[in-house]
Amino acid sequence: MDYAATGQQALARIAEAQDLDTLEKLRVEFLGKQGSISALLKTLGAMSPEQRQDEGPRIHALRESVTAALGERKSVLESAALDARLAAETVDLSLPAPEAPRGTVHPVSQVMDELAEIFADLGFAVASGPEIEDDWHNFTALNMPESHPARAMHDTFYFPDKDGQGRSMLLRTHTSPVQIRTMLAQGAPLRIIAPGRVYRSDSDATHTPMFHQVEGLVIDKGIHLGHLKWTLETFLKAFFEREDIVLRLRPSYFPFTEPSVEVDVGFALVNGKRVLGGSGDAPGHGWMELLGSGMVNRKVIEFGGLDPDEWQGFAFGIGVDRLAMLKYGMDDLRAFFDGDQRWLAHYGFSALDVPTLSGGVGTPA
Ligand code: 2NL
Repeated sequence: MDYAATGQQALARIAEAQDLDTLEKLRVEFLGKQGSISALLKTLGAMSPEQRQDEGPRIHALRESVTAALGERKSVLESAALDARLAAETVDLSLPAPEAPRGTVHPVSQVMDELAEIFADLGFAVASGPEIEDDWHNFTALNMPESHPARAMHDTFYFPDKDGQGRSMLLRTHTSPVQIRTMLAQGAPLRIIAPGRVYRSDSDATHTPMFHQVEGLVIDKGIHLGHLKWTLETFLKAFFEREDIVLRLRPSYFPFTEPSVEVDVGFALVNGKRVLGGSGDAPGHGWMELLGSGMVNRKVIEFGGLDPDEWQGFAFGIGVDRLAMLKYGMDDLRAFFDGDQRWLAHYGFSALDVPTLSGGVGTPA
């Protein structure tokens, strides 16, 4: 049989195929299970050995030339298809990019950054320490011995087991243990703030079991209450961005300070809202309790490894969540820790607007 005509016809049709679909149909038509060339191959089985020796090589040559032609045409059509796609799918670089979702800074983080910035300017370093403490660093070193009633006042979360030295383990109830650790590690003189999470077993509209505190500690020679008052006044003026912040110091009691002073700030009632500024004694004004402080108790200086006849100091403690509420007008403490995206979208701060003294520690109006 003459296979040349069959071959030429097949090669011509392959050369004419304009797309990959058509080419695939041709492959099935010639080489598929029911294909015409496959059928020719099957006829070999029924031939005599002599005929098979004559026809076999020619049928196989036919199949090989068709297979090769299909392969070549396929790569031509594939690169043509790619060229067409590249020409069609151009990217318009002038189109605006879709806006990427942007996170916000939590008000508590924002306020802690503001505090660090203001106190850094006054020469304070930021100190940190463990949230899981032992009762020596959290209580004993702060002049709150085993039986001290203030230990009970702190509503402490205790762990069931003691540490290797037989000390009870607990979640720190204030950041004071950080300051004890820093005194022991660095000695004096010292100017630090210790911001961070603290824990007390207390939960209602104005108390959450976890809240944030910043404590400050200055240890140096000849430190007195005047340094304390100036430092707090300077800090509060910078934080609330008002020059007319007026402080009132009242006698108080903390086991770790002697004397101890409660610090009130004057406010005015504006449309029924408290706005800090001015003397609390002026008509229509009042005093708001803002923080506790005092001169560091001699015993605490000793527990910090220093000689209280040589070194004196002052210390203070403030609730960070409360500061954030006062500055940014948020009225429900519990919303701080709900993780509600809508609240964060409303009160959150831009990650790009980092507080600086030159640029302002507040946020743009
Ligand atoms: C408050 C009162 C206060 C301190 C914290 C302190 C720390 C050391 C030594 C002495 Cl290491 N004192 N901290 C002092 C006075 C008051 O916090 O009502 N905070 C919310």
